[in-house]
Amino acid sequence: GPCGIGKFTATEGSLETHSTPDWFDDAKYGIFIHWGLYSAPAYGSITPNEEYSEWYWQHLNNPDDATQTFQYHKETYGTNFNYDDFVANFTGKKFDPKAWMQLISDAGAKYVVPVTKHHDGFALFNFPESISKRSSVHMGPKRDFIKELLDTAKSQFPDIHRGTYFSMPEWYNPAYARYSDGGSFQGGPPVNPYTGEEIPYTGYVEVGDFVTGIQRPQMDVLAYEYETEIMWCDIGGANNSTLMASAWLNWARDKGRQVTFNSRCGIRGDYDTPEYSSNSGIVERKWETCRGLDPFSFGYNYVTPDDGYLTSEEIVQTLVDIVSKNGNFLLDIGPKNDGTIPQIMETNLLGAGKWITAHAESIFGTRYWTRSPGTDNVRFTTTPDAFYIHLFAAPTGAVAINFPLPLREGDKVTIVGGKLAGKDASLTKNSDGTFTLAGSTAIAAADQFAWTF
Ligand code: FUL
Repeated sequence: GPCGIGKFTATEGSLETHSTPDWFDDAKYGIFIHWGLYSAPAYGSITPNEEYSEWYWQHLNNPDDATQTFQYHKETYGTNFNYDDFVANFTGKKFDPKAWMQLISDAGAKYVVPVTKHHDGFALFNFPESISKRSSVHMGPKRDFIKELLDTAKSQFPDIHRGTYFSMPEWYNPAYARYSDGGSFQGGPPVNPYTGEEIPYTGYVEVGDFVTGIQRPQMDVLAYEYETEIMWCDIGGANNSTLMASAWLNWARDKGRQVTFNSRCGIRGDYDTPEYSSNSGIVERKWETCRGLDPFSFGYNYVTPDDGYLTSEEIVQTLVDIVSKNGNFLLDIGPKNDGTIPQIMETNLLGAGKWITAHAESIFGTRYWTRSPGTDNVRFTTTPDAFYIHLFAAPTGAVAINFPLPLREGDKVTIVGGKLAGKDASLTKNSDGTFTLAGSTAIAAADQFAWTF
């Protein structure tokens, strides 16, 4: 259905009448992709505050928390090697958009959100050179990786929705200096951290105001030319978002398209974005947890050992937990510099994908059960004609479910997926209103990450 009423005006009040479209509430599971210049060093120190590898440049320059990265860079690249010199390393030689999209599809995900420009300001999409040349299109590999990916998605994976991550500020853009937040987002020009010397901000074009000269035009390109369905802003700060979003939402309406924007565009947005965390209970305003497969980085961090990544089982259980509370799960992969996806990420995504595909009816298009998400090892999801019970531990016999479920004794209960898909289980109502789900050793033997009835 429509996700807002009437024409939007450039006020926060008007924009707050917009909400996430049904397709977003149905889609549940997206894949986030952090790939950019930071994928060249692919390093984040496992010390507090330096784990996000996509923050490499900031860690390198921030004397308060950058000791490890500062040392590492000196030893690995030398003191004359500036961050922008990674442009030469960032070739994307093995970038294969079809392979990325196939993996995302096999992972069971329903939307994709690639980073189009992170805080380093180096974009992977195209815009007029008159506003900036700081992009893989205008320098380095001279390729529009975002267009290649989104076009592949659109033509060959039409069931997968297409979003775009966009950093509102840029750490070292000279034009951002007047909007400095006094913290990480100070604006430029950048300096060499070893010598203190000012260094060029590669590809910079003098356009006057950062917001109206660079940020807004780039967002408009993503909205109207790349036709993004999710404007996944980051950081907020100085912005033109009431104007940008109202014009865009009206345009989308006129085209019969349903689009959404998150809570980080500097205005409230359609949904909240907890990061590396989830809500402990149901939250009625739509939300989406984002995190990496990496224990604490979105960009690829070569330091992370294989057994540090989220396992297939953890992916499945995190997804089910989030969905039971009205959330979506945006799970991030960090491709390597050459464009290949680390094997361990692929393996774990595919393992989860098998379960997700086999249990799709209990995830996609469901809604949370208004009474409770469940607790401990039990979670619930619903559709108008089904009620799903997910168990995170293998049932070795009868399972007591200590909730008054919206079910009657005698209701048909079947196992959703796995080796025993379609087999009946039995539910008995106890005198206190709770239920007992009669499992069996056969159920327990099924190879599962969660047992769904
Ligand atoms: C954060 C960023 O600073 C991280 O690097 C990452 O992009 C995450 C999704 O959002 O605010």
